[in-house]
Amino acid sequence: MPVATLLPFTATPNRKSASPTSFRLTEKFILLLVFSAFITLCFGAIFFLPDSSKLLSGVFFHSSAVETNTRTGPDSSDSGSAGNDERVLAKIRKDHEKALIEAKDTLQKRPEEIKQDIINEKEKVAKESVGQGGKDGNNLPFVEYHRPPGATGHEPLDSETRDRRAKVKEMMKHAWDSYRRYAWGSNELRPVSKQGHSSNLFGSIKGATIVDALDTLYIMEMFEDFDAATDWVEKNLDFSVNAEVSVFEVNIRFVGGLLSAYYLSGKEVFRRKAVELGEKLLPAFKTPTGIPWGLLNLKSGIGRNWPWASGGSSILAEYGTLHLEFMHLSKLSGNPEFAQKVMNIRKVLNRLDKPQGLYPNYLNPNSGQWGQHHVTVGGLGDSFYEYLLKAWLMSDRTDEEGKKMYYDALQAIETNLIRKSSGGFTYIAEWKGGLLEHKMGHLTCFAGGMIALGADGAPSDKTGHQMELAAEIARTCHESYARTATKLGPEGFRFDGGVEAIATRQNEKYFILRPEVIETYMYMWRFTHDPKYREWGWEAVQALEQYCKVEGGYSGVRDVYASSPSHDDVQQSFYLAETLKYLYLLFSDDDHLPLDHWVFNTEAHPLPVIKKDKTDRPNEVE
Ligand code: DMJ
Repeated sequence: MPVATLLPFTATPNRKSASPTSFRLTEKFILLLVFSAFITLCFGAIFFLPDSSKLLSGVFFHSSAVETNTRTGPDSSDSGSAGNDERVLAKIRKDHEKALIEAKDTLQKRPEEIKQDIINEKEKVAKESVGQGGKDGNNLPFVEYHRPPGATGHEPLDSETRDRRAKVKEMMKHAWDSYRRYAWGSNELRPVSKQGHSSNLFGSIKGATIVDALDTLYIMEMFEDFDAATDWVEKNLDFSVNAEVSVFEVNIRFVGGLLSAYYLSGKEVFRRKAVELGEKLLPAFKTPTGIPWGLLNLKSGIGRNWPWASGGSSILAEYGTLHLEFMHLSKLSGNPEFAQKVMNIRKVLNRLDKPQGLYPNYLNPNSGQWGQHHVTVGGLGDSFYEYLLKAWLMSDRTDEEGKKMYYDALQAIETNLIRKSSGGFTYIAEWKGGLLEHKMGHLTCFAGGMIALGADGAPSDKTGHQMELAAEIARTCHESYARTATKLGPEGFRFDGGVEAIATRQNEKYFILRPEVIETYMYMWRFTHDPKYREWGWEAVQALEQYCKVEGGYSGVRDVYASSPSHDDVQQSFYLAETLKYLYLLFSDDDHLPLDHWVFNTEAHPLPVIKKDKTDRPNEVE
């Protein structure tokens, strides 16, 4: 500011105006003193008072630093503001350039890469939400649902297959409607006496048929029935029971059924219930070795083994048939305990010596030693082998341990148990301490399908051989049906005493609507497309209609060799879960539950392959 403009304010008000030269020396001196004090005060104010412009802008305009710096107008012409604005403009320019480069990069990416980026981003968000305690009401982490391909199918092109498939659906409708009418909420139906039936395998858990049938209803597109079943599960399925259950049966039917229903429909209630039940089964593993008990009280968590099992042993087909479900339980719950428990079972088995490379059916959970040396690929052993192979397939072929255990076991079975009858039928015998019993169970007939399923993963020089073996077993099992009066197969059949593929004992002549032979037809059809498998399946449909169908559903028969067999009055839940499902798939195209995306648990509940490259998320990669 010019100094002269200050002078009037420093002049004495009552004095007449006079020239500065007329001031006396003292007056001049005082004037100079006042003037220099004023100058000093002004400098002090500039250096020591707070920045008033900032204070004012803060109080009156609430402007941010950036707004202040980027505003245009007269004040911005001072040099400090100009410097700030320059920096801000430079930053904006840089941000824009960065965004342009990113956009260019994105446009240059292939669609799959963009989709993968989206998947990764979503996963990050999902993980963050878990990290922040993003749990649902039941303490389950958020899991994004992706329906695997082929959950439902379409009509086959040729009319005969279409009609046969429709016939199977009609059978399902009769079985389901009858259960609904006469036994709703019970575990199973007594179709002759038209009432509910409860097996002690499930303690006092109810609704086995409902849970076992859920996925069959879904894949047959019986959605109204599926919804009624879902509603029942939501409102009535209760695991807080003070009762002893079979860990194996509850796992394969209830946990497996709920998991499949979840993966097919995406309904959270099924995931919740599956995990809840899985947690209730965990105390079964409280043994010195971690080999689980066969029986468990769901309330007390106290376990024990079947009293008839050799020396208090656990059963191979029971403790060895938890793997698929438990791996999925860990995936869906975020709790690694399920997977750890089943991986430990393998550890125990791999430490043990195996007679001739075979796995005996009995293992003591306390000592970790084999019980009686009894080896079967049928009852007591069967699904253990199935789960080794399927664990490898379900892991998208990454579970090398499961793979090795399966192919090694199959080799030992071939060497020690598989024989050919004098009439040319290949069968799988039973092994008791080194001696063979030339008998094959209906249950053993699943092995045709299993061996076919594993054939392409075998060392290349063995693939063809294994397919032939599978086909031979399918033929033998078909023969056990063909040689009866009803064209239904017996529970067990022999290759000794001059007979082939025929039951010789009264207690082996029954048929309880079991699926294993049809299961093998279904796999053989998928891998060979040989029409004879569909024909054999159709023979079974006709026999079921003729001998098992009653007004109140479908019943097992007591003697398959009798031309008018009596009924056992039980419609097994696995008839709806397995037998009818495999028949339906036999008459469906291969893209309905395709085998490279799904594996069936031992109760025919489809579980998705856990894809290593995350393409198990078809919604995102299609
Ligand atoms: C089913 O519950 C399962 O397939 C199990 O593995 C043994 N067999 C019955 C049906 O026969």
